[in-house]
Amino acid sequence: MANDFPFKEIESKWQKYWDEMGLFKADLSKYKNKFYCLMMFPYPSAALHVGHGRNYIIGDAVARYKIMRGFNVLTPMGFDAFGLPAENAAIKGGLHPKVSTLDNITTMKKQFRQWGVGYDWDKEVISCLPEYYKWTQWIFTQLYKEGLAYKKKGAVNWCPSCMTVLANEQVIGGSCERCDTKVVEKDLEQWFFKITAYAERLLDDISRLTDWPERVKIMQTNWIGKSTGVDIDFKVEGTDIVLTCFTTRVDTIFGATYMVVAPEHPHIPELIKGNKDISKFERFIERVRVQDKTERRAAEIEKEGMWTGRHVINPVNDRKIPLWIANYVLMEYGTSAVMAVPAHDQRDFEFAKKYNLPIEVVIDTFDSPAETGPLSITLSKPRTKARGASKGDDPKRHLDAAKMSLAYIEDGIMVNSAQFNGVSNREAMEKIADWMEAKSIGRRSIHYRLRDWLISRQRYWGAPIPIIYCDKCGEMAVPDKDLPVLLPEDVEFKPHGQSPLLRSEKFMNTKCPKCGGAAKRETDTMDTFVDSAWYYLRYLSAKDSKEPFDAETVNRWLPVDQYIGGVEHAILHLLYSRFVTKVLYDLKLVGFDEPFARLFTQGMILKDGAKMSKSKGNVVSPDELIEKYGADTVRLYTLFIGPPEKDAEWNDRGVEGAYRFLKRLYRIVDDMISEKWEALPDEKADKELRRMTHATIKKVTEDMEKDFHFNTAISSAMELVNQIYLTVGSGKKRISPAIKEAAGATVILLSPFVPHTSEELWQKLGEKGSVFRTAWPIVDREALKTEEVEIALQVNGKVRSRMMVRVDAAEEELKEIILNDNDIKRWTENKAVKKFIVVPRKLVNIVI
Ligand code: ANZ
Ligand code: ZN
Repeated sequence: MANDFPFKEIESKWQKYWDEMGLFKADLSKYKNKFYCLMMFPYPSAALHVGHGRNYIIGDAVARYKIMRGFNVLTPMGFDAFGLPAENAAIKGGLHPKVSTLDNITTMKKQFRQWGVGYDWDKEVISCLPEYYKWTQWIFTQLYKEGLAYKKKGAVNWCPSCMTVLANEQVIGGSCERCDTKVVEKDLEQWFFKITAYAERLLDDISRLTDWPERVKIMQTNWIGKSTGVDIDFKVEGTDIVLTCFTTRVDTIFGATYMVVAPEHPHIPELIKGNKDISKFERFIERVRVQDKTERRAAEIEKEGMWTGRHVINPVNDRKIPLWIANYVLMEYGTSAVMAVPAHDQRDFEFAKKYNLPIEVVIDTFDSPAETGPLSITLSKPRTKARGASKGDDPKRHLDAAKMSLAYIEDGIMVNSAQFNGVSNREAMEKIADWMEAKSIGRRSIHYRLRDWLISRQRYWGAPIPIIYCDKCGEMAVPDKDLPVLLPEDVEFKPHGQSPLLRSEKFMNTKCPKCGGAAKRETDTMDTFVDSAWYYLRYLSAKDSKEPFDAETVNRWLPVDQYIGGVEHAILHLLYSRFVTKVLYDLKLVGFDEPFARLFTQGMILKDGAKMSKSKGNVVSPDELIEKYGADTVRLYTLFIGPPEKDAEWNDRGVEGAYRFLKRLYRIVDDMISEKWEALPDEKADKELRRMTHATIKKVTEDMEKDFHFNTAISSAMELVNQIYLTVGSGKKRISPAIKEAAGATVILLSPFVPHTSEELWQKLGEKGSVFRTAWPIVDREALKTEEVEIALQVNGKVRSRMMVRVDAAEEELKEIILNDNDIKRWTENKAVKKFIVVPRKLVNIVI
C-alpha cells in the first residue's frame, strides 16, 4: 500500500531538484517582467505550527504561479531576529539570545524546505547580525541628521516587579504580560522618530493604495486619526493660565457648562494649589494614571473626576464655568483639555449626570419651531417654557435637558447661542470659527491621534542606538565609517531597570569622533520595528558591505508587487515601513515613496475556535502530519480550508480528505501510463471533458489573478479529476487525447499548490523539464462552447413549440428565455405560471 502514493520519495526528490535547477534564484539585473513577492519575515521562534504555515504556503503558491506565468520572480526570506521573544526565551532557558536565535533559524529553514516552500536564500537577511544592523544604525543616523530622530522625556510603561520598561504590546489589560504586576507610567528620556511630521502624507497616500485591503486602510486611517476643529482659549480665573481646548464641535460652544483636563496635565499642581487636601487629588491622579489608556478612551468607562476648585471663562459669553479633572480626558490627544458640552456629547453627559453639573441644549431637532428663544434648561432649575411652545406647538418637539436620557449628538438647529440661533449647526460651525478667529479667541486646527514613534528600549537584544555623548562636543551620531556599533556579546542581559549595556564599561566608554576626548555611548537599543521597517530594501543587496541597498536596483524592483502577511501587522509595521520609505524618498535615496503596491492579509488558522498557542495547548504541528500524509497534503488542505483572507478552523478530517484526493490524482495518472487502456472512441464524452478542462483552466486562472481564491480554484480542479474518472470509465478503461489533455492540465493547474506531486506526475506524463518551466495553459474558447440540445416546450402538458438550448443552462436562465419566446407567449400571456418543470435535455412543461 505504501506505493499507492509514495510521497516521501517524491518530496525529497523534487526538493533537491528545485535547489539544483535554481528555481527560486532571481537575477536582479533582469528586471523586465519583474515580480517582487514578499512575505513578512518571521521572528525566529522555536518551531512553526500550521497557522504560521499558511502565510508561507500562500506566498509560495503565489510565487510559483507567477514563475509559471513567465515573471522574473524575486521571493526572498529572512528573519526578524532581534527583540523580546528571543531575549525572554534566553532569560528562561539560559542560552544566549544569539545562540537560540540562530538555532531557531536553522530549524525554521528546515521546515520551509520540508513544506516545499522555496526562497532565494542567497538574499537572506538576519536582522540581528552586524552585516544587517550596521545599516539599521545608518538609517537611524540619516533620520538623526534630518532632525527626525530626537530625544525627549516620555511616559513609558514600567513594570515595578521586572524593573523594566515594557513595550505597549507587553502590557495586557494594564498589567505586565510576564508577572501580571500592574504597570505604571514613568517619565524617562527616550528616543523618538518624528513620524508625526509625515502624518498628512501617510494619510493622503492611503488613497493611492488601491490594491490594499479596505480594512487595513481603514485601520491605518484611524490610527493616524486626523481631526479638524478649533482650538479655543479659556482663561483660568484668578491665574495667568490659559487652557486651550480642542473641539471638533465648535457649534456647541454656548453649551459648554464646565471644562475638563487630563489628570496628567502639567498645570494641575498650580491649579489645585489653594485646596485644603492636596493628597486627595494626588491619590485620584495616581489611580487614573495607571488605568489602561484604551480603557480610558472607551465609551463604557466609568467617568470619574474632581473639581479643581477653580473656574474658567468661556470666551464667547464670558461665563464662568467650573474646571474639573477627569479620567476620560487623555493627555496625549488634542490639547489635553476639553470644553464639556453634556447636552451634545455622551461622555460629558454621563459625567454631568454623575456630578450634577448643568446640561444645556444648544442644538435642537430640525423639526422644532424655528425661532426658539432661550432654552436654558439646567438640572437644578425647573424647566422654563420655551417661547415657541406657548404658541401651541407640541412641546415634545423641543429637546428637554431634564428629560434627556442620552446626549443629542445629531445635527439640528442652533438655539440658545446668541447671534447664531436659527441656522443649522453645520453652518454655524463655519460661522463661529470665522467669528472666533476674527476676535482672536480661537483658531481652526488639525490634530492627529498619531504619536511620535518611541524607538528606544532599555533592553539588550537589539541594535545599539548609534549616538555618542561628549562633554565638550555634545551629542552626535556615530560617523558612517565607525558603523556598526557592535552589540557586545559578553553582557549580563537580564533586565534590571536600566539598559543592560550600561553594565559594559567596554561598550560604554569610547572616544569622541570630533575631539578625540573621552566620551560615552548611548546604551539604549532600537525597537525591532525599526529593523523591519526597511528589510525589503536589503534583500536586493543582502551581501553588499558598502551600501545599505543599491539605488538603481531598488528603484527597478520596488515597490513590492505583492506583500503577504498577517493582519496583526496592519497598523504599526506597515505604517513604519511607509514612513521610512518616505523619508528615504525625501533624502533622494530611493525613487518611490510607497513600499508595497499590493497587500494581501491572510486570516488565522484556529483550533477549537481559538488562535493557536502553546499556552492553550491547541497547537497543530505540521511535522507529524507531513510524516503521515506528506507536505503536499498539508499544503493542499491549508489552501483549501477557506477563503485565505478569512480565519478558518483546522480540522484533521479535512486533512484526510486532501490526502485522499491527492492519492486519487496520483493513482489515475499512474494507471494511465502503466496500464494498457483502450483508445475507444466516445466523442460526446470527450467533448464534455474538454469543455470542463478549459472551464477549469479559466476558473483557476481567474481565481489566482483576483484575490488568490485558492480554495475555489482547488475545488474546481477536484471536479475536473472526478470528470476524468467518469470519462475513463470503470470497467474497461478508455484513453483519448482529451483525457490526456485533462490530466496534463490538472497537473499544471495544481502545481502551485501541490508542487511535489505535480512535478512527479508531470514527469510520469512523459514531459521533459520542470512543470514550473512550462507555460500556464491557455483557454480554448472553442472547447468552452457547450453542447446544445433541442427540447420540447409544453404548456399544460401539450407540446406547443421546440427550441435549441445549452445543456447546462440553469432553470432561471431557461425560464427567462422560454417565457419570452413569442410562440410560448401566445399561450401564457396574461396567465399566471404556476409551475415550471424542467426535464433536462428533453422538455420543459409550463403549468398555467
Ligand atoms: C466639545 C464637544 C462637544 C466635543 C460635542 C464633542 C462633541 P475626535 O473626533 O476623536 O477628534 N476631546 C478632545 N481632546 C480630547 C482628549 N484629550 N481626551 C478626550 N477627549 C477629547 O474627538 C474630538 C472631540 O473629543 C473634541 O470635541 C472633544 O470634545 C474631545 F458635542 O469638544 B469635543
Ligand atoms: Zn568631543
